[in-house]
Amino acid sequence: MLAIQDPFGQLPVPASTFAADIDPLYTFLFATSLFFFGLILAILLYSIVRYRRKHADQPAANNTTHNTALEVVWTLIPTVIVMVVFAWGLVGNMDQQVAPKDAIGYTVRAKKWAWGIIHPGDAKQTPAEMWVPEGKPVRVTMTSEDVLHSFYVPAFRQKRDVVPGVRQILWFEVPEGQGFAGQDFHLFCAEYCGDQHSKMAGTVHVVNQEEFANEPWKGGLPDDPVARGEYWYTKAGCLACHSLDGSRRVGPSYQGIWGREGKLVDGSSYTVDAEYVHESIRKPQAKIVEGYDTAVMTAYDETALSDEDIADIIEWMKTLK
Ligand code: HEC
Ligand SMILES: [Cu+2]
Repeated sequence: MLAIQDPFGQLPVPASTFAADIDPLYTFLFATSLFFFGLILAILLYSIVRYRRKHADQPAANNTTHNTALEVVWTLIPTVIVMVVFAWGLVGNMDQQVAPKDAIGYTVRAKKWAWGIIHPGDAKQTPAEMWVPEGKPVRVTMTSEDVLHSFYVPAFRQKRDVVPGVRQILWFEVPEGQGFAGQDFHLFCAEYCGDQHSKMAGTVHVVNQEEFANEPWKGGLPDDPVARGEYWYTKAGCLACHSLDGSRRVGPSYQGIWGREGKLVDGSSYTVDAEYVHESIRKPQAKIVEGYDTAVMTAYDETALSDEDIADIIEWMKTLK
């Protein structure tokens, strides 16, 4: 089955039911292109050799300007191929538009440069990691908090743009009993969304239904508040904009941040304390650091980071030299 689906070995593992639609169509497109590439190249090379001009004053052997039969044939064949591709693609596309009624619902929030996943029945975002069960359709409702992003899991043959101000929906199902439970797959942002776009990646963990019932996205956090703070820094996307080594990224570095004194764009000075950090995360626009007035940090609300999470970040910041 797999060999027929992907004889050229170009596609990622077919970890969703859509692979059965998409992979053969892809293979058809690739094989057709390969065939015509070979055919046209062969005719071209043959003609170059066979009909080449052997000496400078050789007259033209033939002055044909057109051939109706030939032209009809090379118009009809591509038209038929294109219509086949259209019909085939449309069937698969329609199927992808409407999620089954029993699909379990996720919410995904995209922002520069991190994914936030709200699992079914949960109220809080899990940064960059998504757990899905095998054998159950999954519906994902997506919103963007800033610019265009695109949710793309190649193994699921699913990709959809995440557009600010619009709810975008996609769905997929990981087939059951084919060994996908226990495997991890890449989640990418497939729409260039700024200079740290490449950092906007995540992981989709496929688990079996029993394991899924245990809500594996909960817990797993370190016991130590400082370690938790570092976890949020890495996973919630702060690291894309804030370095630890003093170098300037989109935002100020965290090097020696705790207790640091600085200036705001309005000329007033500030000291980094718990209140300031809390406000900087909840309402980044309230106080803009001097020199950073053109850069934008999107606010993190309670679904993204709770007050406890911010307290962890503060504990971790206190340890930064
Ligand atoms: C898209 C880039 C971006 C991301 C992601 C981001 N920030 Fe920021 N951050 C900025 C910019 C730009 C500033 C400076 C402008 C301002 O004060 O709002 C800033 C300022 C700050 C400040 C004040 C720094 C200082 O030196 O005064 C803190 C604290 C902060 N961010 C914390 C966070 C935390 C915690 C996260 C992750 C949960 C985060 N930021 C994610 C861009 C970002
Ligand atoms: Cu993006």
